Amino acid sequence: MKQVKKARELAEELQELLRKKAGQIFEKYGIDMGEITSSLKWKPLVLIIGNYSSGKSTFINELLEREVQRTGQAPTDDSFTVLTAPEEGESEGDIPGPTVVADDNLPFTSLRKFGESFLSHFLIKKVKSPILQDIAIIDTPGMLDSVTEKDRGYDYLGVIGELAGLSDLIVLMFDPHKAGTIKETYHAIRKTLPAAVGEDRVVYVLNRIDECESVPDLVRAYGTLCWNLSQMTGRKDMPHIFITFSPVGRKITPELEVWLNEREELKKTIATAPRMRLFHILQEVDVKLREAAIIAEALETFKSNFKKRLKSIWKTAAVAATGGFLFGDVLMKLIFGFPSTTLLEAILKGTFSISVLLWPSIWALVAMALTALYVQRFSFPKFVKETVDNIDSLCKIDSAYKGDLWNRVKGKVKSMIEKDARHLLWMPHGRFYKRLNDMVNKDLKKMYEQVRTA
Ligand SMILES: Nc1nc2c(ncn2[C@@H]2O[C@H](COP(=O)(O)OP(=O)(O)OP(=O)(O)O)[C@@H](O)[C@H]2O)c(=O)[nH]1
Ligand SMILES: [Mg+2]
Repeated sequence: MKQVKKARELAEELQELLRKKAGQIFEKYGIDMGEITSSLKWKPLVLIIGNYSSGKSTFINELLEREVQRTGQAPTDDSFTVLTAPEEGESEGDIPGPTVVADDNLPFTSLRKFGESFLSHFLIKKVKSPILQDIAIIDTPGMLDSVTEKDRGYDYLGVIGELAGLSDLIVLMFDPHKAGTIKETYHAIRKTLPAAVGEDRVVYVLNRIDECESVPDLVRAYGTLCWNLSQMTGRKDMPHIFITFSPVGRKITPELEVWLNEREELKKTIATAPRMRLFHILQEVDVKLREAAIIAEALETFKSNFKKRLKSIWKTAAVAATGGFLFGDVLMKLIFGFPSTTLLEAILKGTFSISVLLWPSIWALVAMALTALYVQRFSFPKFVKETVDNIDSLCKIDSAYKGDLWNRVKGKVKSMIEKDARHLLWMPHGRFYKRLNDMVNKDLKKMYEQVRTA
């Protein structure tokens, strides 16, 4: 409970920091500051997904220390069930999906978009259990294969992805026989997790290993899973895979006994969800600030590119203005016969007076005015078009992470430039960039440190 309160306090502290230091920038860039707390205001969430009959519901019952979820050999669950404890004074019971998604105090309103046929397969179940005081656990229908997946009547992987985005821990559970379906599930969750969130939110579990007939059998199943994972994550290192089985009512042979500890470790990891929630909140803000910083960086480049272009135009203009100043009146005298004394003549004869400056000044001004008109009418619009056509030139991508961020914001940068390029030239993007970076590197770092050592 302490961690849950801490998460709420942290969210509020961050909201305040954003408002104070980045509010003006977000407003200028038209970024919706939103409420960080909106999706994170409820309990820390643990999502349990994996293939059917991999033992998800059995494991959940173990965590709850009660037989709450139905288990069985064929595909058993066809519903997404959020398990949570009743509030004080409340009794146990179910809340149907349509009521859940209509409740603004719960973080599930975004699931409304998956439609009626999903909502009839979604519910909250309030059950008394010590672990549910601090976290909520989501039991899900198991993955079938991709062909039958289409018959569910709603976008199953979409729902999984959406829930993954809300969750603080995601347990991916597979049994040795069906590790093949892991790929689709993984892609579905990866799509909605912020790029910054490494694999730290995902917990991999190879379950039901008691069914492996021999050690080589187990090694082979583990090897297959590792191979699948490395193909998907593109990581060189292998995430930890919990190798477990449900010991309840099972004969524990000496070969199995060595794995009992893994089950306990897995349960301990689940219990870290409230702490993961704190990181989750920080990561959310971190990503938001980095996205804004990259917008600032790109717009600063836009501005400085234009300044460079302008500089070379004005150099030509200065030459033209000087020419006009010195020789404009000479040309006029040759063609039209006036003024009677040109500036150069006056200087050479020593008869200089203010009046001989009139025409040279007019010529210089005309040259300047024509340049300004040229810039406004032709040069600037052309520059804007070139930039929009080659929007990637605004961002120097020096890491895959930065590339990801840029891909997410470049559409916005493009439309900002298309809509109001002139206005953007007057904003202090460089200063914004520095401020946002300072927030990431100082304020957030300090908070990460606090959470780490808490
Ligand atoms: N041998 C063995 N059987 C298990 C283990 N865990 C669960 N089971 C059994 O496997 C069957 C399926 O377990 P469930 O917990 O219902 O699996 P699930 O992942 O919730 O399945 P769905 O809800 O259909 O997706 C049940 O009969 C369980 O008793 C395990 O570690 N070893
Ligand atoms: Mg189940």
